[in-house]
Amino acid sequence: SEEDLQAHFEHTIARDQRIEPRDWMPEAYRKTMIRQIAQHAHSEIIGMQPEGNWITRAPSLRRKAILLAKVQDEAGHGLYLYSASTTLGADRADLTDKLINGRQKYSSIFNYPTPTFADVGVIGWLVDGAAICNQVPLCRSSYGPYARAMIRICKEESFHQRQGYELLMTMMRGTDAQREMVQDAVNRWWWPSLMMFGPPDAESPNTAQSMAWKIKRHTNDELRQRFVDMSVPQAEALGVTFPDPDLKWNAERGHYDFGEIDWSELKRVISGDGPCNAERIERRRKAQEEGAWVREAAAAHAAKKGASA
Ligand code: FAQ
Repeated sequence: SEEDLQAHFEHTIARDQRIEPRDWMPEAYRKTMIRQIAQHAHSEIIGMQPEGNWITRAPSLRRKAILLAKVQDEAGHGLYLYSASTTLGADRADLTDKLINGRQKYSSIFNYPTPTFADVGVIGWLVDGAAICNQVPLCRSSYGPYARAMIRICKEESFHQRQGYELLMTMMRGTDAQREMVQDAVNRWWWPSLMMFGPPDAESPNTAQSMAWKIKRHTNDELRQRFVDMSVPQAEALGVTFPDPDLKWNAERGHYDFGEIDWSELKRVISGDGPCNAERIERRRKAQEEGAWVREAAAAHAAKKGASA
């Protein structure tokens, strides 16, 4: 009966075991999982654009090869995550459609511009750093295919973060102009990176239920604090500062205090009005349209092979 199925589901969650695609799950759980996985996949795909902007102008062959590999990894993560969403009954073409038509979200962070090459380094350090902070606990998420995808994705994200930090260390050993470029990029990305963790707990409609289902293992504010705590010593080692006069160690709490985040900015960017929202979606729409013939040819080929088998 429905009650037995519900009890079995609750029991699986309570014992920290995984929900698998063929298991019964509440419709709201399925819906939440599709929402989070789709948003995550969209973020990976849209996230290729800000850095992809620098592939043709990377300052050396080595930097170009690294950047190409990183952006390709992001495409891989996106496809991997779209596949995970199909195990819940979602349809990839439909999800892409919803992204392009603004009916599904992607991370706010990818709506900021990348005017200098230091942005590539800072995205690796701070944006991938925040992504790792958020995603390592998701390796223990209750939905099996998502949790397993996160293990592999986090390994690659760690490499991405290291490349960003190494790039910035190299620039910091360079000229004054290069050091200024790094500091300027840090100034622009710090606050948006903190916003990646989502609204504050008191204004996060999904956290309580997602924590109860063990989809999320920590709240938005917990992970944001963890990210601040790990980033401050890294900034010191690098020789840059964060643009926050209220950032200071609080011995009583055993954490860094930090200033008030401009939540109106996050709301604006999420609702489509960030610096690059229109450009990002337009580019994705164009790629989708220009790739239509490839999808049609692949489908025709598959149908032909299926017919002759
Ligand atoms: N941007 O109730 P909550 C990457 C939405 S890393 C846009 O707190 P939830 C790697 C939220 O969806 C980035 N929207 O929601 C990379 C919800 O809207 P909805 C991707 C945001 O789900 C690096 C509403 O606000 N990572 O791609 C944001 O419990 C470099 C209320 O929020 C993931 O997706 C935001 N920042 O917690 C790639 C990680 N924050 O759906 C390329 C997995 C919140 O109700 C280059 N996701 N919203 O209409 C998660 O951990 C969670 O979904 C959170 C949000 C923490 C993002």
